[in-house]
Amino acid sequence: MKKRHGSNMPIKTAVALSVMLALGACSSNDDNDDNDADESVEQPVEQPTEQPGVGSGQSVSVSLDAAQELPVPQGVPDGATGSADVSVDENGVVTATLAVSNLSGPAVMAHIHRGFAGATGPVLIGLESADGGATWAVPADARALTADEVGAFNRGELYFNVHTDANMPGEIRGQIDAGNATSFAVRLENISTPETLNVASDGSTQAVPLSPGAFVVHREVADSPLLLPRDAANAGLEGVAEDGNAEPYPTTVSGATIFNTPVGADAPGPIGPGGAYEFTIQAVDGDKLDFVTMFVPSNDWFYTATDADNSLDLFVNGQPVSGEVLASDIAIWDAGTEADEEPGAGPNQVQRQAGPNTGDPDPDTRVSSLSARGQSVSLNGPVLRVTITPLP
Ligand SMILES: [Ca+2]
Ligand SMILES: [Ca+2]
Ligand SMILES: [Ca+2]
Repeated sequence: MKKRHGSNMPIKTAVALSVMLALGACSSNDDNDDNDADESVEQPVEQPTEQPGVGSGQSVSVSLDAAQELPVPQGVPDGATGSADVSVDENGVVTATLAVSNLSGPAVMAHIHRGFAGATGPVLIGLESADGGATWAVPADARALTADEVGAFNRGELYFNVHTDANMPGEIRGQIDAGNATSFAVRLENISTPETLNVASDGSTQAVPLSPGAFVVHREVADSPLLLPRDAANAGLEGVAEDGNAEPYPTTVSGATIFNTPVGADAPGPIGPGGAYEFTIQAVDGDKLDFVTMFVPSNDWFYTATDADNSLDLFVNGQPVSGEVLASDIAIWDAGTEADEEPGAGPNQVQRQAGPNTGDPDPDTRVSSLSARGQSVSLNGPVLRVTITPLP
């Protein structure tokens, strides 16, 4: 549906950045395909699977207002408000009541969506009204939430959204936050330099820009939803890995949320050396985080978490993690959607290609790490630093 901030222009800015990169200085070679940063904090261990709040039928009170709504609604009367109570049972069955008042006109639709505060996301459950829009409830035939969606409920990732004719995207909104979750600030920082990437064909070096991307908080045990299916990349991953375009992700992968605006910028774009993306998430014990961001001087490479489930644990032994993520937990992967050319020099790479989604098909369509493909890239140092900080 809608997205987190602004919209589609990662490519143009990546192209602009390439002009700057062409000035990159020379230096010598040293093969590694990994971030050899030091550091870090907690090591992932086994995760518990029980979910706080699930099955307790805990009822959550929710206040709806225009201030939470995205995009900003127009012509909303002062005092437009809503209140709701919602609970989820052990089978994922949702019970909810919602009352609204002082809107610009009758409420014409109301839904429960998935998305963190400050982001928008898809409808999970449509509500029904028996009194012309003043009150709403979950219909008797509504589907139950999946286990993954119950996880989203527990971490505060669901919200009510009420639509009017004047504000079809939504006039008032209310985040469903049971207060069970820990908030974390996540920072993805570009620590490459103009000497980081070796381009062997002409002996030059370049920085490694990183692109807008997507993240997901989940509690799957097997794999990151961002990378599924693993035998042929989903459209969101293809967009990020080839063109730095995360726009397709939210409609491709449930819970995928875009990050695209660099810290200190007012529009979406890639990050070069010193640049960073930041976003805030909420999580409960057992939740994990994954992200993807393009290794820009490539045809279809991206950074992602690279342990057994391609996710970063957010809790260890019940405690929130804090600090820099181990470099060994992050790696460069190949989306398997475009044949690889020399990093930093290929004519079908985003900084030089004629248009998005341009290049030969990849002979190996697996979504897999460079090392699993027997590939590597010549880097003189680390590119990406990820820091996870619990918020008070
Ligand atoms: Ca490839
Ligand atoms: Ca493609
Ligand atoms: Ca391409």
